[in-house]
Amino acid sequence: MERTIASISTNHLGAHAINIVRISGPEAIEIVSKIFSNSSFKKAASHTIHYGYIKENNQIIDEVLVLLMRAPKTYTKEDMVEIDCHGGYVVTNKILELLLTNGASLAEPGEFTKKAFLNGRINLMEAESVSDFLEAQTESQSKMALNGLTGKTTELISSLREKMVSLLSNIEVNIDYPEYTDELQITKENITPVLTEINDTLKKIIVESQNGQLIKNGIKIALVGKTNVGKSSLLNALLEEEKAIVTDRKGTTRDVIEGSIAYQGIVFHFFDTAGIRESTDLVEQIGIEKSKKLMSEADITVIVLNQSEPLEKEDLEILSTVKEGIIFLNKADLEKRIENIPSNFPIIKGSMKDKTGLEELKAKIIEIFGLKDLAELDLTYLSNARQIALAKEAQESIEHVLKENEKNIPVDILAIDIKSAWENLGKMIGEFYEDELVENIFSRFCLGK
Ligand SMILES: Nc1nc2c(ncn2[C@@H]2O[C@H](COP(=O)(O)OP(=O)(O)OP(=O)(O)O)[C@@H](O)[C@H]2O)c(=O)[nH]1
Ligand SMILES: [Mg+2]
Repeated sequence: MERTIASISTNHLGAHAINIVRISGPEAIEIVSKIFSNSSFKKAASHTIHYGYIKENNQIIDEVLVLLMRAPKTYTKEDMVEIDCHGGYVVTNKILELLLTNGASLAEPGEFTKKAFLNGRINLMEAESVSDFLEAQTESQSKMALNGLTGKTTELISSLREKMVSLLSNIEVNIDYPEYTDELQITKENITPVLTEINDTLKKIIVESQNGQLIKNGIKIALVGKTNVGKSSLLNALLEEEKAIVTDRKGTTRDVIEGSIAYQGIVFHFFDTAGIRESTDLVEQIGIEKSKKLMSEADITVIVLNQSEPLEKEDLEILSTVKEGIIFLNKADLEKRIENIPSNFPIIKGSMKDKTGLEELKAKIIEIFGLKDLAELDLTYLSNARQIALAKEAQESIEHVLKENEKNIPVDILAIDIKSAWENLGKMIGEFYEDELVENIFSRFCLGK
């Protein structure tokens, strides 16, 4: 028999006007009716709201509204009840406790959504989007998750799978029933356009998904440079907060200091680092190692130079190590003494004294990652690494088939790789799944969802 599960669905730490306790499963209505004063509740029609008291041994615990939703038109496709009670830790927990003592089991994180998935209400991709949606911090993150949630991404993947299936079944018929001559004969010539189209669509999805990852996870930006050029001043100005210590002494920053802002729907994570120079100080040396490591891990590096001084050995060393960067010429309020910067990176000029160059720097980052006019973008992206990896595998199989096809390999051999691509796309939306994968995905959810 299915478990009947209960949980508090609102974040109940601290006082709120209303909290919601929800329960789902075959016993849901029976269990609630044991602790609810309203006698018409148990027999009432689906999707109705009922007023009354939650009681324990005739003692009133809270005055509540109870939402009754009968299977199958519910989130989990099971009988579900939601109790709107008054906020506050004690009352909400007491109601949950009463549900548990009357026969419900405490829900695990994500168990409601897991039931929705296992009962066929949503597919795996939609389920993953639920957790992305709940965690979204910017409008574009939530828009992206919503596309996954409403099945837009699934539709696209499903349409690719349909094309593959019709190709595969056609190949199968050709082999098994060679006498069916009115059936389309799959040949090298007619396989190519279909697979090329699938390949191109997959490639496009993969590239756009990498942008999607930036929308979801934010852009990691390292601020690096020689000592005293104004990295910490730049961090503080970008964050509009005095987060890092700024002094006129060289080697002020020792550890990595992090701060985030949202800009045009994208989260920027800035990392201020120790200024790079030859140092005999052990703590500073460790800081400098960290700066170098960050440069390699960041999505982009902002090389800060002091434009009021000629270039020095350290500046040149940094310029030659960075692979993807922007140069920020700081201290523009002072007379210019820098010249001949050996780099093709875009250059932004500014002053932390006058707070200039900040908008230009942020806009440049957006431009470099192709995230301009985000509001107009379609955002039909794959929202996580698992989905992207499967899409890549599928795309590689299709590309392989296209190459083999050129070499006149028989279509029935090609069918093996087409089938593997079709299966991988199936795994993306949960048409094929393994229990372990399901456990892993749902364990990342919050309670009550
Ligand atoms: N005139 C002028 N001074 C600046 C500007 N930006 C920073 N400074 C000064 O330069 C000095 C060093 O600034 P920081 O921000 O600490 O430099 P840093 O690169 O973080 O230095 P380290 O942490 O030692 O590597 C401080 O005295 C700042 O006030 C600027 O745009 N113009
Ligand atoms: Mg500093």
